[in-house]
Amino acid sequence: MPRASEHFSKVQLPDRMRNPHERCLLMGVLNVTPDSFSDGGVYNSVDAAVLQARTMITAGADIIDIGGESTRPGAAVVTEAEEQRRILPVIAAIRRESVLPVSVDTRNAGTARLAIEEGADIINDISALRHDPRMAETAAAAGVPVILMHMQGTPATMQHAPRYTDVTGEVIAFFEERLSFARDAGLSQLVIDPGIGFGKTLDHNLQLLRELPRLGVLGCPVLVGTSRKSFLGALTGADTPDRLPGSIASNLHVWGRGAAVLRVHDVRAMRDALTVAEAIAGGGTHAV
Ligand code: HH2
Repeated sequence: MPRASEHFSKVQLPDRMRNPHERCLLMGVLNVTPDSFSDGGVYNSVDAAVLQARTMITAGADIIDIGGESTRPGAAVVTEAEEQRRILPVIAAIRRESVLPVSVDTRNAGTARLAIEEGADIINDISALRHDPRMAETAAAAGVPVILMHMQGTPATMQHAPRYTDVTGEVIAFFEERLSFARDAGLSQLVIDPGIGFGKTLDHNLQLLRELPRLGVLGCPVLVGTSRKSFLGALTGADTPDRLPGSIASNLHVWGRGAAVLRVHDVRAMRDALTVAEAIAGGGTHAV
């Protein structure tokens, strides 16, 4: 069976900041945790997780993002051993039946390395290579794409009192430094993510989403994760499971502003929404 990374390099993360007609990719979220804010405890066994991966693949996901540690504000820290116990069998099981690219949502180099050995193709590091000093060399040795996410503080502290004078400008400055660090470490396939909900107030999130095209100056594909997040609840009053309309609205907004990858829980609904939006725009189709 061909390595999924070959398929990933064929898929090529589109640079939609420069070319709005490039196809946008959907990353389906799979949290193998007891406590994730959105789906904690639901896919907490290998069988349940693989079933959900299959559902997302059938629904048209381009990437499956597998995480074993909740990073919701104030979430309990998980040991690396526990994180690995949760996700490695799931990655291996998905790899046995699909060549779809799999990303591993981890801040830990040891987990990233073992996940890649099991067949993961991409590292999704919410700390942007700051949490584990071995992460950059691990990613460089594996030669995989890396998603760098912006976060002010850590998951334990990030929502205490986030402060910026110009949130988008500060996120751009953060990435200028992080991209230069990553490139010095030998990484070349880099994706940036403004980190919606990570050390940001409602206004910070809204301003970042509004000003997303400013990130185009960095010359990297942009991933955005708004799905089911609490800022949607703050706007609509909806509880986590009822935030699909807000998730779709915010994802279509960033799609229209050039995001290359959308990280979503509800793949089927988002794919339908994208298909309609892309058909109206007359760009690349997203039909199943
Ligand atoms: N959001 C979450 C986790 N990982 N990775 C990236 N690149 N971007 C994001 O916006 C992002 C992320 C939080 O969402 P979720 O995985 O649903 O919840 P939890 O952290 O509680 O598992």
